[in-house]
Amino acid sequence: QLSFCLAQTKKDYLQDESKVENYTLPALLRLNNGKQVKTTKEWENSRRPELLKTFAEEVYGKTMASSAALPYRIVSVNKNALNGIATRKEVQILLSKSKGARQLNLIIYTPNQIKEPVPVFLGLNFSGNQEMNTDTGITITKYWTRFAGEPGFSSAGIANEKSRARSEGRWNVELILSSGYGVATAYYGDLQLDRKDIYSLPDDFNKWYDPQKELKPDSSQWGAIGIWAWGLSRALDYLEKDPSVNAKKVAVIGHSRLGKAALWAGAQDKRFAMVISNNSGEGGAAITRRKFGETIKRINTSFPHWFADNFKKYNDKEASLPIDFHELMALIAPRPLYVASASEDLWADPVGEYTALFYAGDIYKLYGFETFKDRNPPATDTPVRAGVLGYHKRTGKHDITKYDWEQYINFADLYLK
Ligand code: GTR
Repeated sequence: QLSFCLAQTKKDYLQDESKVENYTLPALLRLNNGKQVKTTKEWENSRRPELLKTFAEEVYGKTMASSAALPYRIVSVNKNALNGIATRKEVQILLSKSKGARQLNLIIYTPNQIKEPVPVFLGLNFSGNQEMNTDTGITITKYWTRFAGEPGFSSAGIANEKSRARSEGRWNVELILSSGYGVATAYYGDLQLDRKDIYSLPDDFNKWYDPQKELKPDSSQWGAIGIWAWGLSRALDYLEKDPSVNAKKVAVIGHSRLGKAALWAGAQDKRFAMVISNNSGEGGAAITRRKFGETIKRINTSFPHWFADNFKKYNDKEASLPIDFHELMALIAPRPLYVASASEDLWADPVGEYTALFYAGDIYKLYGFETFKDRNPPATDTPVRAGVLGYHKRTGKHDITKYDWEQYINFADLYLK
């Protein structure tokens, strides 16, 4: 019985390198009409828009909301936060004009020791802004979270005082500030709750954003990742208005599902100066044709609300998907891009993540940058860099740790300072 279970699990999880079959990636630098892309101009004018459209229609869904900057309100400013090392601001961005519209509650810390506008790391968080540290000035999110019954959350998933600083190790706010950066975050659930039944709830973005013409579900309508990515751009709109921030130097960052959102945000919005994917895996940094770890079918089954419905056409049919995820990362070129994996995070497929970055290199080459020479990922805990691409595989589990942040800061020091 037990051996049967283990065998099932292994098969299910596709974690045997020797069983990975060969695959052929769609050609990054070939237009849908077969013509080869030879210049960055052809890339910018033809191939890039073509890929963006395919990712929107077949993977994440089309962006359904306006990209105009939104009204915001500064809720509080504390110039003496974290024992005086930082200024903390809470800002509410009103996500639409309709009654009952939600706000994106953004928190920004900037280092007091620096007088000019600072570069900033911007990323969404999983459990509310209060997760980042013990600062009691941070408003606790009032929305549902996935952490029902865990310390700091009611049985209905509502956060309380005890949830403060629960993800302190994932943010490392003081390290970021002392390195000369600001950090900004918002709860991803302000935008769209991360639950399968979201479309039956009044909380659904598509219902409250514009009730007059409730965004009709269609097979290429965006899923939650698209909404989160849109929210990152709206946060950047605000950062452009904040005099303590250098909005031309904003790195968008995310872990796991939020790493998928960071990549999609960075792909669509060229204002992000740098993109960082931490363990984003399937539907993010990993090559999906490499059948290892999570698959399209698995992700669409567990999280049917993340992608466009069209993405479900590719369950067990990866080879028929017109794109693969090296092409998502290529959309970020020529901007600096960092991908990180973790040695025990086989579900996210570290080899697949590196491979996608490796092949995204073809467009960086066209822009004149150096790219990785080695097709195989580097040894664990050995960060590597080529041109404006960076990668590491950290020892340990699916997570974002101080070690990861240290590498991101070292990398950002090269381009954002
Ligand atoms: C997993 C999911 C992954 C990844 C992860 C996370 O359950 O299968 O794709 O997104 O969650 O967000 O932590």
